[in-house]
Amino acid sequence: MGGLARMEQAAQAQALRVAGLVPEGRAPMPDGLRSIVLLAPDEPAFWPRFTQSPEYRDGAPDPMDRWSMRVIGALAEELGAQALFPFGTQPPHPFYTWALASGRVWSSPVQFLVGADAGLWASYRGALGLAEALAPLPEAAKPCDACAQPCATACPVAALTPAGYDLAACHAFLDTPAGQDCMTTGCAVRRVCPVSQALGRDPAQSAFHMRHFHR
Ligand code: B12
Repeated sequence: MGGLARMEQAAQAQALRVAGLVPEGRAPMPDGLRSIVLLAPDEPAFWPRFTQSPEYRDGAPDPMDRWSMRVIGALAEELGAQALFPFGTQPPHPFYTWALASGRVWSSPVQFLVGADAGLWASYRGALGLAEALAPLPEAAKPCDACAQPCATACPVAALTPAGYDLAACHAFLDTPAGQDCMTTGCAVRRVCPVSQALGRDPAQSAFHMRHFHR
């Protein structure tokens, strides 16, 4: 089995999905690396897998980051790769730039990443850095080009629009009764994307992230 196919299979066994590949030359990467394989939650398998993990159940802080370190760390060891995470380094690894360089994710009308598979639920648990040069994955078509772009006007308080992200207005809204819809089912902008709706992500997962984002 080829390098990427082996990685896809190993990732899927952990409820993760190969969401993109950054080939050498398209974006900066740590010294010694020539390809980066981006790993995203594989929906709908990811959430039940994560909630059964010791990290979710032990009550200690940052369970999902700790799950990612254990699971992606083991994958990296198995595959002879370097584990890279969107958290824990200063400056952070440039996951937003890597996502754009994969050719399967774009800047949406509201600037958040939009993925061919995940829509506005695009997010990463980590990546595998490889010393070998892998060929890029086939490019996908940007879904927004053929979309009415309901994301542009979905935020109830216009905190997230094509004009930018007013983080203070978002957090203030999340403290109100009307904001509980976003708190319990996920950001209204990210939810309204037709590609997001097809992903089958459990709203409980979105609520988990919102509690982390707005605490
Ligand atoms: C800091 C950060 C934030 C800060 C941003 C503060 C600020 N003003 O910078 C805050 C706390 C606001 C934030 C919020 C969220 N974030 Co955030 N965040 C990050 C983080 C950890 C670091 C970004 C960074 O500085 N990178 C370092 C620079 C050097 O590299 P870079 O990322 O390539 O830099 C580019 C981007 O920063 C981009 N950029 C600059 N300004 C903005 C503004 C926006 C709105 C966006 C989308 C991009 C962007 O331009 C840079 C050059 O290309 C990244 C993870 C990572 N390691 O990248 C996640 C990351 C970007 N966030 C992510 C997510 C999912 C979220 C949330 C949706 C979390 C949630 N609720 O679940 C929220 C958004 C709230 C919502 N409405 O739901 C995802 C993807 C986002 C996406 N889909 O576009 C990432 C990649 C993390 C992940 N694990 O997948 N985040």
